[in-house]
Order: sequence, then C-alpha cells, then structure tokens
Amino acid sequence: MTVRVGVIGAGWIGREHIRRLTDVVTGAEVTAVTDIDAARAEEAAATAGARVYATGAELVAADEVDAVLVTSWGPTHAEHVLSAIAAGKPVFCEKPLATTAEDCLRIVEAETAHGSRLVQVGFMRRYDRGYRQMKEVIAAGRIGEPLVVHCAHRNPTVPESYTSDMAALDTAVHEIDVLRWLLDDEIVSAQVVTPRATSKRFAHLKDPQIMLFETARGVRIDLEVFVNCQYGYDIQCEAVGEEGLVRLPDPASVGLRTAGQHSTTVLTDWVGRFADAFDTEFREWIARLAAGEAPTGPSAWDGYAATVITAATVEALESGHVIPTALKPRPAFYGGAG
Ligand code: NAD
Ligand code: ISE
Repeated sequence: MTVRVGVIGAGWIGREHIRRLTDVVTGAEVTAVTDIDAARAEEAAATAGARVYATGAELVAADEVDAVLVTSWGPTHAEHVLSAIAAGKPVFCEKPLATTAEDCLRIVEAETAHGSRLVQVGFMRRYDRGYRQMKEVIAAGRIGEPLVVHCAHRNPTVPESYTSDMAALDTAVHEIDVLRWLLDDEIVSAQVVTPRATSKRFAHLKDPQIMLFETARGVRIDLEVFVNCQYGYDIQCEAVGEEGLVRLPDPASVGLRTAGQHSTTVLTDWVGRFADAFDTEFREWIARLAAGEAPTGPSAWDGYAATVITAATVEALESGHVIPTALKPRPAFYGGAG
C-alpha cells in the first residue's frame, strides 16, 4: 500500500521531507501540502505533484491524506497534531511536539483516548547508525552500569535571531531526547553554567553553555552547547560505565595525507551530519504505516518529556539554580513507570 502524506508547513525542513518522501523513501506519496504562505505551498506542492490546501484542518480532513506530516513553526504544532488525532490519522510532528507542557499533555490525553499510537515526534538521532550502535552496547551491558555521559553539540554559527533559551529549546533538545533513549532512564534535574563567552557571537547570546543533567538512576550528563564554534558542526557523545566506555563515532571521512599533514573533514551542518538518520527515520515510519501498524518511534510522551526538560533547562539558565524536571508519571499506554 502507498501511504499518502499531507504536509503542513513547506518551509526549510518541510521541503526537505517532501523531497525525501518523494525521491528516497519507497511506499510514500506526498498528495497534499499547505502553508500560510500560499506561494511557498504552491512551489513545494509542484515538486511532488501534490494538491494545495488552504488550511491544515482541510488537509487533515482530505480523503487523499492517509497520514499527516507537521513541519510548521513550533507554536502551531499542537493544533495540527490534535486535529490529526481527532481524524484518527497517524501524524509525524517535527520537534517540538508542542511548546508547552500543557499542550503536550492534551496530545497525550487525546492519543490515549484514541486507544493506539498515532503520533511520532521527529527526534531523528535515534535513527543515526552511531547512536544505535551505542545503544546496543549499553543495553547489552558491555560497559557495565553507565555512570557519566560527556556530550558536545557545536554549530559553526547561528543567526542574530537565535537567543540564549534556544540553546536548550532548539539545540540541546536533541541530546535530551537521545540520552533518555540511550540510557533508558529519565532526566530528573537540569543546571546550566556559563563559562567565559566567545567574542564571536551576537552580544545578547550566552555561548557556550554547559548543561548538567542528572537521571533518575543517578547518571550525570555534561553537555557543552556551543553554537558559534566556527570550525564545524560537531556532535560528541561518550558514555562511561563501570566496566568500559562507548563513544559516538565521527562521520566517516577519508584520511588525507599531504604536505606533511594528515587530516579528515569536519562537517559544517546538521543536514549532512544526520541525512542518513532522517532517511531511516522516514523509511521506518512509512514501513510501519504501510503495514497497517502503529509507529514505534519517539512518542507523544517523549515529546512531552523533552518539552518539560528543555523548559527546566531554560529556567536553570535564567535562575542559576538546579531545577527539578517535575515530569508526571509515565502512563501505562507509553510503557509505564517512567
Ligand atoms: P521554516 O520557518 O523554514 O518553515 C516553517 C514553515 O511553516 C513556513 O513556511 C511557515 O510559513 C509555515 N507555517 C507556519 N505556521 C503554519 C501553519 N499554522 N500552517 C501552515 N504552515 C505554517 O522552519 P523550519 O526550519 O522548516 O522548521 C520547521 C520545524 O521543524 C520547527 O519546529 C523546527 O524546530 C523543526 N526542525 C527540526 C529539525 C531537526 O533536526 N529535526 C531541524 C530543523 C527544523
Ligand atoms: C536545529 O534546529 C536542529 O534541529 C539541529 O539538529 C541542531 O543541531 C541545531 O542546533 C538546531 O538549531
């Protein structure tokens, strides 16, 4: 069966996912597109031979839409996800699931009332080969009990519109999700300390930031978020356990020896770094739906947890205090005992 997808939001990542669903993933067809910018919707729809709809609600209701992809601005996500759930249609929502914990919980309640999973959140790192290998190693007990995790998330530069809270809301959110999954553990508190700021930033921005998280089992995570590091897009993760250590591999790159030097390339953006992860994420999502099965990727509960933990991290940055994450207990529907 071909899964007919309607896309809400034809901006940067919406167009990228339309291309992916059209040219890379088999078993999917983009049949509908909407954007509040009509010209943008027309242009994106034309690349896939899709029809343009005036609103998200009309797109969700359309007979030619089996599943919905939400790639609009974060504050609009909840409305579109709730409307897809009300129509009983599977919905893939780019991060964040919603910008407030309250909206995330409304989604969780609506999905629970529906009775089976419809929602998947776009945390693509869970589909990255290196993180998957790390998870296998940790789950098999090969480093013993994890104790400490060291991470870095570095972007070469960010635009002036990037504010200090976005280091958690937009950037660290990926580590927050992938570490909960990697460790099969919950983050219970957040703290942020700020070292000397780089001069290569817009004056309003606190950069870099060191985020410190603690999990329910007492694992300590340190995460350096440095979004003006200049030299490249660099993602590092190293988990230290009682019996060993496992490290995220750098992306494969030829080793170049010339003029008395040995070098490898550092990528410059997340698009290239996680291209394969995005492809796998959508292949697996479409394969589940095509088989008539519920999605198994990051859930609405994971989206809720990420929103609560990023909010606590922003509060920690602004207050200078250690902030408990105060997550509600995970319902049985999402695996219980969170
Ligand atoms: P963007 O601004 O380029 O595109 C968003 C589009 O949504 C715009 O064209 C806008 O007109 C449209 N839009 C806004 N509200 C709408 C509504 N109610 N109905 C229809 N269209 C609407 O932004 P982007 O960079 O493509 O990001 C979109 C989302 O994807 C964000 O939530 C962002 O956090 C997420 N994102 C995720 C990753 C990732 O690594 N997983 C990377 C980048 C962006
Ligand atoms: C961006 O929104 C992303 O999602 C990228 O994956 C991340 O690396 C970047 O820092 C964010 O701004």
